[in-house]
Amino acid sequence: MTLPFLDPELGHIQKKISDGHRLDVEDGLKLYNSPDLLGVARLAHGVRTQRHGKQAYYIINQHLNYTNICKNQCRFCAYARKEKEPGGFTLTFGQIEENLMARRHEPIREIHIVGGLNPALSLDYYLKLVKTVHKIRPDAMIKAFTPVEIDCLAHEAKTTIEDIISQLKQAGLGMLPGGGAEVMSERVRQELFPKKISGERWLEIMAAVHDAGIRSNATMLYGHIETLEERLTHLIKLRTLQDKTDGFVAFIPLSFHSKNTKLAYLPPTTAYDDLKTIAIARLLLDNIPHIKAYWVMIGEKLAQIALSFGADDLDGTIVEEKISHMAGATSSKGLTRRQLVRLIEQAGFTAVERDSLYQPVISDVVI
Ligand code: V47
Ligand code: SF4
Repeated sequence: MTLPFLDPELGHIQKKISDGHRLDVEDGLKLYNSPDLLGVARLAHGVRTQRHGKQAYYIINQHLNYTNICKNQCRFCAYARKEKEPGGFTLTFGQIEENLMARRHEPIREIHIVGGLNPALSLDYYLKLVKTVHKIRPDAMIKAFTPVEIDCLAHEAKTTIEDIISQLKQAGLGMLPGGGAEVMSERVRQELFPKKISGERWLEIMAAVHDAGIRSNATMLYGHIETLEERLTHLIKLRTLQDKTDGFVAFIPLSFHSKNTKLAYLPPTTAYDDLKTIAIARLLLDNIPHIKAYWVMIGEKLAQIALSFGADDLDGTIVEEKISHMAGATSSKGLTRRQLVRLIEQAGFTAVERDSLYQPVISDVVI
């Protein structure tokens, strides 16, 4: 016997799911507006459990931010600097090697590389960057560059995105991270990131990446000036592309951090909104296998609870993350494998160490 929901709307949504119907923006609004947080969790947890059972994933990974000089100047970004502005940096290949060598004894499976749009960097820099990382970490997945960087490279090198993707792939690029789309709304883009590529262009580039046999993640930046409808439309746009390409591996909601940005007057997202957003993503994105509770943004403790709200992954050890910490994130700089496993196991799940494509891996090095 299944217990009824406090909110009868959730019973209707449960029936829709069990009858194999897809949820739409209207259902998403009912979920967001429902006073029954635990009822929404129950729905999302049911879907998550059907897909992944008790398993909850983590990865041993490293972030590499190669430059923070960026010509886009998005209003929500605390990371970027203008050319010649104090605090700007661009890593030399020597520094890149040093960063990677500092963690050479760890069984790192993935190097996550993103940076700003620095007009001083040519395609040669990007190709050498990927080759340098590949040389030092031949077994790790190089998950690098968002469609924003790919678009910029194609313009600068006066070539097609297909050509850029192919050259990067040849150099060792294995996957793309999910950033850059923010929230796919032209209204929000005009207000917050008018110089960045449009949502349509982001989707077009992701489609080309997937067509080239490279998989990617997808994200959504929420908790700034977007409406709930805009969030839900963003999710549906991702779902529509996924129907065509099946190239997205994981979806990661990114809660906006306003410190040191032009939107510093905005309050942080609440735990309620973070958990609802994760659960609703799980329910609407019926064709994306994994939902990540990115502990860096929402904190380790809430990420642990999110495993019972539809998420099945905590991301990884990271060690040094700049984008959200420069915007005031108070989470740790990095977590050890032991800490990640403890978070997962104490929440009643089975911890599974994975690679970037969610294949389980076993490594016996203690970190
Ligand atoms: O696109 C920028 C976001 C993204 C802020 O694919 C901010 O596994 C919050 O995409 N507050 C880059 N967010 C990070 C990203 C990512 C992170 C973790 C895992 C993966 C993955 C991808 O960071 C940007 C933007 O949406 N961002 N500024 C800020 N102030
Ligand atoms: Fe540049 Fe990315 Fe920051 Fe926008 S979010 S200013 S594109 S680094």
